[in-house]
Amino acid sequence: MNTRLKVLLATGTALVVPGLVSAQDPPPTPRVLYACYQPSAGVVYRIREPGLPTECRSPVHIMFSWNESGPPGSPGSPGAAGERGPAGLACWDTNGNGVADAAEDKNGDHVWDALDCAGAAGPAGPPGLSGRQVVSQRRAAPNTGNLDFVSVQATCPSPKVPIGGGGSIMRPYGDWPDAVAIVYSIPYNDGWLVLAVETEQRERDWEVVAYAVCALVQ
Ligand SMILES: [Ca+2]
Ligand SMILES: [Ca+2]
Ligand SMILES: [Ca+2]
Repeated sequence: MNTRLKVLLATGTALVVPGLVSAQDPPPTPRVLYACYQPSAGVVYRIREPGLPTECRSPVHIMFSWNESGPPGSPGSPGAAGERGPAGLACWDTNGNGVADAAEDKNGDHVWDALDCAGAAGPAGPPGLSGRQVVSQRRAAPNTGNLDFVSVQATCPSPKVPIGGGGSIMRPYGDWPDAVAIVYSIPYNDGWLVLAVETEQRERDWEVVAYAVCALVQ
């Protein structure tokens, strides 16, 4: 250890470690330290500290000073890029172990992908229709000298029920019937009911056909 360093240590100079100062703290006011150099002995000694002289012990000693901390250094260069992080977890990896476990192949296709990430089954939807079919039934009106009428019902095969229906008035050979009207065409029990009447007296053959649109309602 050289003589100059011995003197500095003997006077209790504190060592300042710049790295321990927070970047957010305001820069401290640098303290000025004073010392004297004795050329004949190659010795340096501190002054202007508590318990020490305020001036050099001899006019031939050379006083000098320095700041406790130097000016800020220039910014360092950017650091190297960090290492690539581990891969994220797949949505099917429900236990998060990074392994394609058999239980995580929800659809059983031996492929672990987004298709295995479906949530739980939702609630059942509203009842739907199936087995739609149209059934019909015809009935001839009596041919009398009165205002004749006739009703007929098309019945759905069980367990189907009517979801719609209608009726028509027919004459043999396809003629248009006149003076005959449908009074009602309505759902009735498990089918569709149609009633037609002569609005004026006629003596001719005519008939009514009822149609029921049937379906299974679940
Ligand atoms: Ca897993
Ligand atoms: Ca799968
Ligand atoms: Ca008649």
